[in-house]
Amino acid sequence: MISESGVVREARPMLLVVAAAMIKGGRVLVQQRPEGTALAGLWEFPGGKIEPGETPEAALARELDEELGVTVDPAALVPLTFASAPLADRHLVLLLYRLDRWEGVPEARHASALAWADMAALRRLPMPPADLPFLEVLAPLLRGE
Ligand code: 523
Repeated sequence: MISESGVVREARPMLLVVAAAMIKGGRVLVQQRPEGTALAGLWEFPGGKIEPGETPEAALARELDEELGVTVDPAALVPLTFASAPLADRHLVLLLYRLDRWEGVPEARHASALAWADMAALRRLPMPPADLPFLEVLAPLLRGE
């Protein structure tokens, strides 16, 4: 935490998480976090924590396989932007990648639901604080499809 004087008083360990904007036909895939997890009920871009020794791209390909059952070439992940938000005991840094090609049909293996959202639908969904700033970055990408 940084006080008004700018002095760091309390360090929260950084939690590095990767997420994907999987785009198809002007829509992006979002998933609803299940009951019993942090931020339950909110709609997020799929992804998860980077494990020690993993590159961010390898972590995201692994998470998309685990969570959605799709196969992703890590080289197809295009870095877009990042956002950060305080959690209870960590400081979340969330890296967003764009993805236009994958193998398989996404299925909700961890989430309670999946949705392909256009920009209007995306703006109506309740999302975790770290995902919200991504909407403005995605707006021109979804319009351009
Ligand atoms: N977020 C978040 N937005 C977002 C993701 C993928 C994750 O705000 N798009 C947050 C939610 C958690 C933290 O990042 O506070 C870790 O995400 P989580 O729990 O989905 O990571 P996993 O999948 O690695 O977690 P495990 O189920 O524990 O493996």
